[in-house]
Amino acid sequence: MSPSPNAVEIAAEPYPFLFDPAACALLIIDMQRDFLEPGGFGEMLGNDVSQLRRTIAPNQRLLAAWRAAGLTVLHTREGHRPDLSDLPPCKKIRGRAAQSIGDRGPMGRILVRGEAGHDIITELYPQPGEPVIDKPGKGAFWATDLHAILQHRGIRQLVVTGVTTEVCVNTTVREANDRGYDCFVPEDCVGSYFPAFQDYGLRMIKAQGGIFGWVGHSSAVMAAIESSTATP
Ligand code: TIU
Repeated sequence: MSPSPNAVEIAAEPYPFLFDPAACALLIIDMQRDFLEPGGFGEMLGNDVSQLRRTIAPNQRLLAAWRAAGLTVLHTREGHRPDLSDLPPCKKIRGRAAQSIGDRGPMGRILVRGEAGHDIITELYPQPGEPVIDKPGKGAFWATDLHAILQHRGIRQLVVTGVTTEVCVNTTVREANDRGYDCFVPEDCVGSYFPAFQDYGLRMIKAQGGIFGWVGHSSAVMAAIESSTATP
């Protein structure tokens, strides 16, 4: 498919990304209280939530620019039905933690839909009209209607942000790649509890000529939005 006349080149690795705003959605992965807030499930497992919290401000700025331009925004949440009927038994017992998914945690039942900890942080709370994809897995395409929603809107590109870089962001980018989407990942808007995984999670996306997509910075995306929506 030929790029639209409104497409703009964005600095990226391994080479510039041809950003087509009308065909590009912002997909914010799992910015949920249980992963990001002190006292949540992530911290309870011994993780350093500050590694994820540094992504909040850049995501706020990117989301504000996206909304101001009237472009498509979607949010995802990882979690399960209250009866846990969609929770694979292996996911329930993996990790041998004292408390696991479905148990009562610091912010309600852990990763259960409708519980406080499962919801999106207030700083990035979805606005009416922005689809929220509830996903039972790490990838946002598996067992969800994400692909159908994107197809109906003519979306062919994704800017993927959120947490964590090597788990839900990487899984989603790989799923998107196999379904024919081009993915751009702004490195300042994705986070991992582990600095080494942040580094390698991004390297794995852009290696081998961009085998899964492009990696860059949110400032380049915001500049491109401004230039493509500026009235001459
Ligand atoms: N959203 C997401 O990445 N879920 C995880 O479980 N991530 C971890 O890094 N554990």
